[in-house]
Amino acid sequence: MSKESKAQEFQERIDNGETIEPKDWMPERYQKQLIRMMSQHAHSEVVGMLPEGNWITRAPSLRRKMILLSKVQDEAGHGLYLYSATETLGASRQEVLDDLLNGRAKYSSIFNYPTLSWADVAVIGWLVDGAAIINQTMLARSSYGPYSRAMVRICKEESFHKKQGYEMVAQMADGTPEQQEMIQDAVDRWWWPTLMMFGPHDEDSPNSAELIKWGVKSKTNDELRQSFVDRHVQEAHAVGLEIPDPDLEYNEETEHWEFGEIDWDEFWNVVRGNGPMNKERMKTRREAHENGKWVRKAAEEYARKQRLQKEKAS
Ligand code: FAQ
Repeated sequence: MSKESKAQEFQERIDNGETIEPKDWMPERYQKQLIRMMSQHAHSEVVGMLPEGNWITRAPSLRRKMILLSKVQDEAGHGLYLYSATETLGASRQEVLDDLLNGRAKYSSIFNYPTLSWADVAVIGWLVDGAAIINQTMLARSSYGPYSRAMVRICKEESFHKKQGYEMVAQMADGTPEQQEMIQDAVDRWWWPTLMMFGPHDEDSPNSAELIKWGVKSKTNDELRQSFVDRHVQEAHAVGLEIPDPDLEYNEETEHWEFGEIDWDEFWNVVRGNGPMNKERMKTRREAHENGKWVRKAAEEYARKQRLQKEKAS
């Protein structure tokens, strides 16, 4: 069968809603796009442990500490499922990790902002996990089997993350004047960076059209961002919090909240490595990788010994 016929058959499978599995034929470009997106996603989960991890030792109660520990561990797990899913496309873990550590790979812009107070932990759970769920519920229906299956489980865990975040946000918004001020300040600092998580406007998004054609994404960056705004503005107002956007206005006709323009210079600056915490985040990841060398070495040695024993026994 010619490459063109294979590509046509592949597109028909996608259009019929079939799932593509690792051993199936796929266009090279589909494979490359998935490796790019899934490895960036895995890196985001792992780097995403750092802003909240920063507060584990300073959690205000044992209950909050247990929840936060569990949440941060979940993010590590998400990174591992996603690295494994990326391996099914032929990209080795070593390769994709090297790309991250050498600064060649991207990860989500949101994790390059500092967590200045405990209220940031609440707001990350509510807004950042809230944004992740909206994006990832769509990806749970993506055409690539290992990615969509990983997303189903990840979304369940992210739902718990969002609930614990919103519960804390609501408590602080109903708390002392100092707590109310802290939580509003955190919302003011995280709102716009969270809107940036969805990526550039559709007309400036070079990858969207191809990803939609191949059923990896089924909604555009702007469509997902609008769903996020519609849901989270209501949730903010329900607990008496303000959204830091003077242009925010409900449109009765479209039944959507209209919002102001994102500062795209800030977004691209962060993506290019010049955000407030980019250097710090990469330094921490490189140190963690270096400090974990002996663990990887021990695991390799253990696997080698197991192999030898099996060979002897057979
Ligand atoms: N940050 O053409 P598009 C989480 C890049 S996980 C940095 O629109 P696409 C869980 C983009 O890569 C959060 N770079 O790209 C958690 C591309 O560059 P490239 C991560 C960004 O792929 C919660 C260029 O701009 N989620 O939060 C960003 O169609 C709490 C042009 O963009 C995922 O990764 C950005 N925000 O759409 C963990 C989900 N946006 O590669 C801890 C999977 C865009 O061509 C605590 N990924 N860029 O050089 C996706 O859904 C998509 O890849 C998008 C971007 C929506 C991120």
